[in-house]
Amino acid sequence: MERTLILFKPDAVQRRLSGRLLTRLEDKGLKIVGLKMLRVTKELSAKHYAEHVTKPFYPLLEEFITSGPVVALVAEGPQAVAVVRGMMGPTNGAQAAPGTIRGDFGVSRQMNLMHGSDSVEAATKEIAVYFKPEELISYESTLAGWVCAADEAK
Ligand code: IDP
Ligand code: MG
Repeated sequence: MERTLILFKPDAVQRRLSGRLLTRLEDKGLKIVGLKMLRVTKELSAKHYAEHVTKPFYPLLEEFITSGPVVALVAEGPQAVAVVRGMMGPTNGAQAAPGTIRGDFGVSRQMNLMHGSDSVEAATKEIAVYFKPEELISYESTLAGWVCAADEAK
């Protein structure tokens, strides 16, 4: 079953939206298998955003992502990576459609509330950056049989 790395960014935590964002993930049928609050350090930011460190906006991104606590989650489900990207909407909240998280809760290109891995490969790397293997919890969900058919649960 596919897994993806999600962050509720400092703006989401400060705006006390963590509960509502988590509810949206749970309502969708995603299974939460890892969850913690942490402060992103400059080193962690550079690891996570390795593809962006040389970009002009990186200093602002680093300042933002290290500015307060984040909530890190690992969500599991069929096509979890694409499902979460779709739920988030495009990067800039001002352009994100209503109904998406960024479209419903924000107007900013930088303060866009949530991170979600953009590919299965990125998800694998990012999950390892944020979570130790023993911090990921495998468990049977009693609702699993009502969330998708058996042949989709892989
Ligand atoms: P994504 O989060 O939608 O995948 P990326 O292009 O990977 O967007 O950028 C990573 C993060 O960097 C964004 O979510 C946003 O917080 C920030 N960011 C992206 N582009 C800009 C920019 O032009 N100025 C400031 N911050 C930006
Ligand atoms: Mg990205």
